[in-house]
Amino acid sequence: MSFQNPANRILRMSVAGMEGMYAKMFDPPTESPATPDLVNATSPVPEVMAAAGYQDKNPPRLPHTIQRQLMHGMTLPTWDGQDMEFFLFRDPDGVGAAKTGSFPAPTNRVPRGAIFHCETAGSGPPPHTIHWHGQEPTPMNDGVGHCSMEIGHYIYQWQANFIGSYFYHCHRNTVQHFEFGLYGFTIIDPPDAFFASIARTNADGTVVLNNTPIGNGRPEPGFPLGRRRTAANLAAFPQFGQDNFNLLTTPDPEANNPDLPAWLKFATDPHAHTVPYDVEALWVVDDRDINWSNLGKNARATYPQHGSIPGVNDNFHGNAGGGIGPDDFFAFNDFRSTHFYVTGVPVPDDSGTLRIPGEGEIPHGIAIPPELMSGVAGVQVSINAEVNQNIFLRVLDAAYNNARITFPVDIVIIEWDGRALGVPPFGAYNEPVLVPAGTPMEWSVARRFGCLIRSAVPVNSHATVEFIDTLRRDVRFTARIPINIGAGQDIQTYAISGRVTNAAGAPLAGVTVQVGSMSLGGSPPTAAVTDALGTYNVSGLTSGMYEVMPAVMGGATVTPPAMNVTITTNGAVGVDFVVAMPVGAGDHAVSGVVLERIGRPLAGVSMKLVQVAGPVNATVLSDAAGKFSFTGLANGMYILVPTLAGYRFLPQRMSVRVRGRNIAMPAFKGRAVRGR
Ligand SMILES: [Cu+2]
Repeated sequence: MSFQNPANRILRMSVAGMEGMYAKMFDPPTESPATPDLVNATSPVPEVMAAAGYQDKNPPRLPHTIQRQLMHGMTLPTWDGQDMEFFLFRDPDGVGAAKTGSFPAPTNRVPRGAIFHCETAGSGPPPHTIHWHGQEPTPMNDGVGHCSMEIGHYIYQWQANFIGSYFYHCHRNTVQHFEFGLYGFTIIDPPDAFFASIARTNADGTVVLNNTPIGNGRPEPGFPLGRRRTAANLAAFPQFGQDNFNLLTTPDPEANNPDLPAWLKFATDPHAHTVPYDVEALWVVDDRDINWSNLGKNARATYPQHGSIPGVNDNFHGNAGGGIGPDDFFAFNDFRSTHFYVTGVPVPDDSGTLRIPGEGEIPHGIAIPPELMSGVAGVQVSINAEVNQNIFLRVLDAAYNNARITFPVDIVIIEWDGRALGVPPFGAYNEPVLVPAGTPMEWSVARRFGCLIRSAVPVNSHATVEFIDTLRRDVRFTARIPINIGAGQDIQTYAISGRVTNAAGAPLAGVTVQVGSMSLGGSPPTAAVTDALGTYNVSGLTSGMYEVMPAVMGGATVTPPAMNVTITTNGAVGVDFVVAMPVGAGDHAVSGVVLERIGRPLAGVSMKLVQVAGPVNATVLSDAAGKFSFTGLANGMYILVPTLAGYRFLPQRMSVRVRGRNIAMPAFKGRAVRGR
């Protein structure tokens, strides 16, 4: 990659009295104003996620308010083993990858009509913004750099007005911060979604869930646990079985139903002009140029070097903090993509080497962990469905270049850049579009569409996404995304394995090694306990980017503390850790097992160990055999509590006294709550 900078010195003219505007552009203040016209938030999503175990604060630290922090300088491995720089959102109230930072950011779902609040803190310099793309909030809350303000601490506020698929992203140095990963989906659901999962609200603001899956709406005839719905006008496409064409002003037909609680009644019909769907999929297509990323990873890389008169004689040859020679200018338009992603899942080249032009496929059976989907389970990346099911697919083009997408089946586009086609109040101006199988569609960055797919015959094929260089028009890479309708599920999974030893190289048995997905597509958090040889093996993982981390107690240090691992068409071996115990630390273990009532092991249970009058407060996951283990414990009294969304446990907790030896606990028994 070479770039010859023209030796021109770019002069900027100052507008008398407005010099401060330029100064702000180059070195903006980190502002923390109060939100103008702040009203009470009403979104139930944070409370529902907390009750389901997808938040580590219950109730959330601010009522009905999500948390997002923006970070830069995070490195994740590529599928071919290089280091790629990412800028990520993290949710400090989240669990697993949501807390660490995920690519793309955790999806943000909100029911229509709700007042949405997001509390955020940018760590500067440089500051960031959050732009809520497509929501049209007030200017302060729109988060467009230079037009609102760059954030320190701020509570963004807007109302979710139109059901559909949107996104949020940093709008500071957008070409860079967005491309480096500071973005995520926003989905507006029907007004009764999330509320329908609430059985009651306690005085402290926590909620108790009922059996309705998170994201479903309220009960319908024949569907006591509700269904997922989205806005559509399918009068011309009766095969999708749309059952509600009411105007948005139609009064709620259930307003007088004595069986419905108050929070499931609305001023107008919550299902007006919506269609139910059986399967939901979410594709984010993205490309990265590793050379571009390595050259421009300074988060201020597009700022020029200040001259003596900012805005007049700044030096565009050098980035702030970088060199100022004529060849030091970093050119953001010199982008030649090398790495490709679908919903955070890296697409490896079929040849196994980095090759341009190249071609590759993501595996079957990839779903999005619910903690990265506002608690909604089962949202797919690669599509697995049955014949005659309504499949609703949302697509966001986050690629710097263009994406040409071709489907093997007919699709009907029902929403475009967020807004549902043919639905009031825009019903007179547009309508859904049939796109026949094999029709290429070219999308540019930030564009979105939502489409319905339904097939009466089995389909075992894939959609193709061609990443096209916008300037040169060459196809850099073709990604294939499996679409499997009624043709059987062919899920490919892989393993991560390694060894845990002490500083002398002796094996450490009974150490829980946890694996959490750092990409939106990937497997839910899981774990394995090391055996007598110190080895662990976490299997059943779909391809994606993962953080691998041993859980140790009592002041032990782990080297490295965590490892980021990307798995594609192979697992990863040799992910090894060394654990050093401080002198005088405890060296006892508490271990046990979690079983379902029928005796099957229960994996992925979050086991929390808290020391009574002591510092230990640790959480590990049960592994595929249902086993868990805490090592490095000093003598003392501990309390052990299991949690898993959708399960109740007997006993609810156990206390254990460690006194001079390892403890094996009696089994916890988990029971699924009906309907999950
Ligand atoms: Cu940013």
